[in-house]
Amino acid sequence: MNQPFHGKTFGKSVKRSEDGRFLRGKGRYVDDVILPGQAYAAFVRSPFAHARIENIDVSAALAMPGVQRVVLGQDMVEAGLPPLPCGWMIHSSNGEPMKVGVRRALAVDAARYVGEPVALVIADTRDLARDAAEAVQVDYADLSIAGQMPDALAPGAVQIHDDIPGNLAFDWEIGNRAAVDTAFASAAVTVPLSLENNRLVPNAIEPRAINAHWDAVDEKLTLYMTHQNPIGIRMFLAAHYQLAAEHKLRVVSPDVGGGFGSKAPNYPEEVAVAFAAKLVDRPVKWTADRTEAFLTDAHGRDHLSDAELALDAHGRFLALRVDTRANVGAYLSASASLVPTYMYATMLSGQYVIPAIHARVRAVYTNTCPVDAYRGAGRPEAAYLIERIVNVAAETMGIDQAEIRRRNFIRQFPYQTPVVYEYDSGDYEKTLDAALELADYSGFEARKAESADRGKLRGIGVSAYVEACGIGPSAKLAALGGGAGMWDSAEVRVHPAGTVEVLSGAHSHGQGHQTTFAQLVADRFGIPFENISVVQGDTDRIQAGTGTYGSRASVGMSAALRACDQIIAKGKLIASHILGVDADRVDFEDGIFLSKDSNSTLSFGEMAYAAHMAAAFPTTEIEPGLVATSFFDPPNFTYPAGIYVCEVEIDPGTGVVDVVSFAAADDFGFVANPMIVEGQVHGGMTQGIGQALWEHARYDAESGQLVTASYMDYGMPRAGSVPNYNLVFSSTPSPVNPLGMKGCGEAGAIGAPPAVINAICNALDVRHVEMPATPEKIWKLCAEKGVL
Ligand code: SMO
Repeated sequence: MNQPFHGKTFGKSVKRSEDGRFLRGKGRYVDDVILPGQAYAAFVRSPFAHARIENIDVSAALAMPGVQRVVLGQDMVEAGLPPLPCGWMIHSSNGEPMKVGVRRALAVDAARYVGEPVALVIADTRDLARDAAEAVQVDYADLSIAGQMPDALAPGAVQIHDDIPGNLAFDWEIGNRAAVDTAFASAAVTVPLSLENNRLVPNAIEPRAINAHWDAVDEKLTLYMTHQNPIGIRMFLAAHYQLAAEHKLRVVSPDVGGGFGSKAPNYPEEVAVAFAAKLVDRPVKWTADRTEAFLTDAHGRDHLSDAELALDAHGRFLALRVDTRANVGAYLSASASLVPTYMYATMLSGQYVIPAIHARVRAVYTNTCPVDAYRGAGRPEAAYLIERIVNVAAETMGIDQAEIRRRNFIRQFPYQTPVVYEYDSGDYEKTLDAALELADYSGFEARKAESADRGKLRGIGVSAYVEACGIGPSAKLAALGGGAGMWDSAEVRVHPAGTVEVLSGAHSHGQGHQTTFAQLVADRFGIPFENISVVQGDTDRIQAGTGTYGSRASVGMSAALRACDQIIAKGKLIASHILGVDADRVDFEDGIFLSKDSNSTLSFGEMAYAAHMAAAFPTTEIEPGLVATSFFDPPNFTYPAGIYVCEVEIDPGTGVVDVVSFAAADDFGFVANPMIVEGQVHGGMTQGIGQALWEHARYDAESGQLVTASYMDYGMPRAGSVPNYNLVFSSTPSPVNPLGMKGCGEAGAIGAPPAVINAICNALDVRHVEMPATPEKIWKLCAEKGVL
């Protein structure tokens, strides 16, 4: 590809144009949408983790004045609605396709996790709907549960789905087992490590919500819903459920208050509400409360892994073997088969040359909320595993934790790992040096001594992460089992006045696209930033796209750049007529078309006006109007990478871990808006520190109740509990898109957990501590080691 496009404002910390409305409380979210005749929905949810549904009596609920209807799973079955789909086919190593437990939008025969929707009540007000939901009498026969891993895999475990013995969705492998075994046989050192990646709750500020309206006159279904991929979900709702034909189905995702992956799946509640709206001929709205969010937003992570690293006598990596059990919950959610396979095991090479890798992944059903993508989706689990085992290896061999990484870095790009991916670009050693300098790595011993004087244990932890973003090309994904195209589209409409609308298939849920897409277009056209509006999230306005996840805005932005370039090419033709010169003698710079041979010029605005006043050029040669569309399918993923250095101070008397400093050097390729990117990294790091220190979605082993289902029990990070982050960008441009961008959205959540745990292990001089490293756990360790 050519040199990446850079501009005057693109690459600068332009203030976010969306923040005016957010700061004034004027954001427009789904719950703000109130339609004429609005009705409200509430769900009846299973209080049991595993129960047979014997009878549902709706008479008391229906007798309440203002209650419109109670919808049951059976109604949906009779209407011919299929079960929920799981999007990505994985085959077990014996060739069998994955086993998908039947999941209905409303449970029919049995409920399999606490909070599973069983019935839907529609009423005139939200409170009435909730009261009526409590009046629905469901007779359950409580069954025993398979609530945890690894118990759910044990012989004789309770079977969750009748047709899935052993609770195993798939038993998949990747890499070369024989090569790994050979390497282990000749290794100087082998380092085993077993670890858990704790289950998390996504906790978007805006809970899931939908407002569904069936217009019986136009026979059109309009769904306002908070989602990361409005165009994609429309396709599902039309093609899979046939709720309406695609051209008669409109999905609008207005402002979205955080997604982190949890607003990418197709959920039962949204299907049920859309279905119900067609029955009652009134718009139906449902907004989850926080308890529903805890119980039913797809959870993240939840792996148990046994790993082993083989090294030669110089600390060079020879081979890695991994055996992971991934908890998928009671049902396979939309991308639940993809996350622990092609988004996890394929990242196990990390930033290192590891000649042989083998990973086995078993996806395990349990009586818990389904697990799906959550900020990083598989890549944090991979980075945590490899970055922990590398530190244990360093400790075992007496090599400094930065040095062992330096010895093993990939130095040649592109680099084909033994597990699918071909990394496009990077300079890991340069990034390491930048991080170590920022962290004052060499000054650590002095700081440790100073902490010790105050009775505190100080530790330092390094982590290196790499992830696969951008997601493409479509053909490669199809070869791996994915059905969907992973391109994105943009349409650029230039008005006669020279103002511009950019319609993008990417979708912002807090990332600031309204600003960054406008920066790009302003620079490309040489027109004021204020003259551009960015339109996203409405399928009646956006032709096509595949949404935002996987830090992939580079794909939508590249489409926007290409559409701009089509406009400029056409503008040159128009300008050649007006300026009276050959088209190849017209340049375009800074918003001005100019003749290479004379002083004559035409501004972008004048050209836009002329494009709509067709007298300015022969319409036999050039069509009037100024609209361009581009579909961009990247030739490869992008591979953002970074090095994080965390310092903690531990109070052995209380077990409290204080993250005292956090330095990060990230290679995101070209950075469109450093302020916005820093904000995203801060958020990701805070989520990563949250996972390392406090967050844990815990189910009671006997009852299958989520015991951390509120902010009283689930430890969220707070602004006061994280340090001021020290960031530096250490960029190498990606060659796979015309902007040189790689993506930044997930980095912090991937790199932070191992950096924190490495620092804690360093401080306490222990081999491993499981996340979350709560004060109780740390205090006990301190007591055991006698440092109290
Ligand atoms: S977990 Mo992200 O929306 O790929």
